[in-house]
Amino acid sequence: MAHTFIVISINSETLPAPVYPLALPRLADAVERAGHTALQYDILVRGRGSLPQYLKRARPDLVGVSIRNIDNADSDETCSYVDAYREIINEIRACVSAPIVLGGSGFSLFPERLMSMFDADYGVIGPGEDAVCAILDGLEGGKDLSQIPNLLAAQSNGDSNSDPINASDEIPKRFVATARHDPDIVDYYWSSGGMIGVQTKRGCPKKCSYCTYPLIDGRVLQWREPGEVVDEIEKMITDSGIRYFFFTDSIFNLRPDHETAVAEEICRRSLSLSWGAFFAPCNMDEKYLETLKQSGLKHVEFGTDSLCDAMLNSYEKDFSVADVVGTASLCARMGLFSAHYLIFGGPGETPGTIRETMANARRLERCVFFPFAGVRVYPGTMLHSTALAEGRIHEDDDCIAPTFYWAPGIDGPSTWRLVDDGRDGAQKWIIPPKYEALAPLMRRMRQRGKKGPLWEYMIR
Ligand code: B12
Ligand code: SF4
Repeated sequence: MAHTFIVISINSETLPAPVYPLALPRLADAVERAGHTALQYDILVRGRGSLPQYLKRARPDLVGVSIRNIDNADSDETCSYVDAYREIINEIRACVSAPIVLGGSGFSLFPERLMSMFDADYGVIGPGEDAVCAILDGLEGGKDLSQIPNLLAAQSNGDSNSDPINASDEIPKRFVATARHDPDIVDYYWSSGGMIGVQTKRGCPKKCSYCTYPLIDGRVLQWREPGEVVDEIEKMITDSGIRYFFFTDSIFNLRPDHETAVAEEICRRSLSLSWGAFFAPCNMDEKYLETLKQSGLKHVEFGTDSLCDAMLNSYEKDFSVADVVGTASLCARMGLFSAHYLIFGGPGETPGTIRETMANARRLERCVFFPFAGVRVYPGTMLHSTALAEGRIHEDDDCIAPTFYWAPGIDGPSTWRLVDDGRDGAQKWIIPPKYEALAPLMRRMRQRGKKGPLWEYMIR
């Protein structure tokens, strides 16, 4: 029997930019393909106030709530969204009797805790397409959902059965992901955020100590057929005039043959677009970057973390400062805009290691820096085990309230003092408290039709 599913994005964060909720079209398409009806609601686009009426009119059989962010991961201007989410979910429950299923990257980091906090019927860890279809198919009752991977059900005390998300012994494989984009939602993010996300791969096999991405997308790299990725891009260009994309992969440069094939397919179809992605600052040569550039690569966001080898080792990164300097100079020579995300305060950080990072930062050209002070601690990461072993957090602490690791003697003010002292006036350092201050300027630039990440304009 066909059912109606509504998936709601409850993310109201607009900094550093409003981010297109890519989960919505993905879940909607999977559900429609399975013979059900899917509706997408985004509270940033349609407003929170209209949601009750919308739900009453639509009379869904299942309501999905997409929880992308838990907090802003910023120790300076810490903002947790959990209380606001609870209110919205209570409002949803007050207007419909349909079961509620939770999912999303934020949810996947704290699944059991959020299931109970929000009193949800179901929760899905990781990609949700198959699980949502299984719940819909099982709504008549009598279907055994206990074999659905990574599905939590309230009745089963929050235990999920298997855990393929974290399996590391699987072989990398292809996955199929189609999307049914809602033109109103796409238009909103295209005009307010200047980019639309597309996923080409998911999962990351690397083991950086603080990182949650393998917990969300899996440790096994999975990829989409290049033609399928480019079909999605081409359709968005034709249907909505989108010209700037962000590849949302955990890191883009993990499988050069695949990345090159996506770029070549864009070129083969003569599509005119710009794009950016997260990259690791290593293992790239001129030929590879030239192919990507021809397909529209314009901006490169590096998960650099530190410019001190001791700290890169501490975070278990698989590159060195020399790799970063070489890659950054290659990008500068090739006319690509780069941003480096840095984190200060992890295990082993001292004033000396911060000074070393600042000194090495002067060696990088044509780039901006996004520094963060304090390392957000998430359950399931190696950093979490370190913080527990060092007695910085307690076993009972679920870490859902923003929790940061600080090396002894390092805190926010001391970090920012060292950053201030060490930075080169010619370089652009965008520290998180600046986001708010830059917001009006960014809005004006968007109104004037500027696309892409606006930091590009700071290094022109
Ligand atoms: C790309 C990315 C960005 C880019 C986005 C660019 C763009 N234009 O799209 C940028 C750099 C701008 C960004 C910014 C931020 N980000 Co970010 N980002 C990501 C990243 C790497 C991928 C997100 C994504 O699009 N995935 C692809 C889509 C298809 O997957 P998905 O949304 O997870 O959906 C799937 C499943 O989750 C599930 N699902 C989703 N919803 C639902 C709903 C139901 C009902 C079900 C059943 C299943 C389900 O099924 C979906 C389809 O398979 C994630 C990490 C990760 N690997 O997930 C962090 C992540 C989401 N970001 C995070 C954060 C914190 C932020 C910022 C707050 C950082 C900051 N201070 O600036 C901002 C917030 C921006 C905003 N306005 O919301 C955190 C959130 C955790 C937390 N602490 O709350 C994450 C998880 C990274 C981390 N630190 O762990 N981000
Ligand atoms: S920081 Fe990047 S490379 Fe390291 S595990 Fe996370 S996604 Fe993978």
